[in-house]
Amino acid sequence: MLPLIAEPRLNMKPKKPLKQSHPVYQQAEFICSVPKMSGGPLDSGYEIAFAGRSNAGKSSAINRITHQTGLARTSKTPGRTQHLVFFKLDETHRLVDLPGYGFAKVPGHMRQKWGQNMAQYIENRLALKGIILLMDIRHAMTELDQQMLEWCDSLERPVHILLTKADKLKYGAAKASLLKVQKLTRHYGQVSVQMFSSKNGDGLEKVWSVLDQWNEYNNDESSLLTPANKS
Ligand SMILES: Nc1nc2c(ncn2[C@@H]2O[C@H](COP(=O)(O)OP(=O)(O)OP(=O)(O)O)[C@@H](O)[C@H]2O)c(=O)[nH]1
Ligand SMILES: [Mg+2]
Repeated sequence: MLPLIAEPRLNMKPKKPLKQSHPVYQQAEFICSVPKMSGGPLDSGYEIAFAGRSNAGKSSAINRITHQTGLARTSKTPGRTQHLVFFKLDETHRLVDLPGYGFAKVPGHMRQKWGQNMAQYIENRLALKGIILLMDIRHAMTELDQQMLEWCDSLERPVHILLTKADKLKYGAAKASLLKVQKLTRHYGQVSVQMFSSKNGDGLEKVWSVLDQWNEYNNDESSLLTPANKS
């Protein structure tokens, strides 16, 4: 019998070490947590908002992207983020953690209020350059997610979908979910999709590059700390 020695996988490239942090996002600081847009920072400069169902992993993604464990509050209990939470990257750029939608345990009137406050922000915020829409890769594209996409499309808001918790699925199942969501979103002009894991950092470089683009930061490493077009 042949000895059971694993053959080296010749078609596999050695993995290049992944960057864990990005000079712009790691300097993020909490600004304020407010129930309504009107209580937040002045509506100028660049803002990127994180939206999605309760518990999809919005706050965890912000922490991973900024390489800070406790910047945004996370919780196993859905409905943790109930306000619009603003984080500053520099004088003109911010990230925003939005309350999750679709959390059944929140009383109807509160859900309506969060929804209204979030809707008002997404509809009217001039500084909003794009929405990172998070979906648990195991339950991607629920009815509410589809409504959210339709609505962002009607407002011509660019959306980048993060299929989160990719670490919870085997690669084949995760890839199948990615393909399904890509197919379902193909007809939208400004929607892109990727897998992501806040737990192990998979997909970080891709999401940074989308954020850099929306923030109009130069891709040149040496100028990562300065916005490319200060207008
Ligand atoms: N394994 C794994 N768990 C994750 C990941 N992202 C988030 N979680 C877990 O999912 C739960 C919810 O994460 P949050 O980041 O608080 O989710 P959220 O979307 O901000 O939730 P709300 O604020 O309630 O809307 C927490 O227990 C996280 O630890 C991930 O990529 N992998
Ligand atoms: Mg949250």
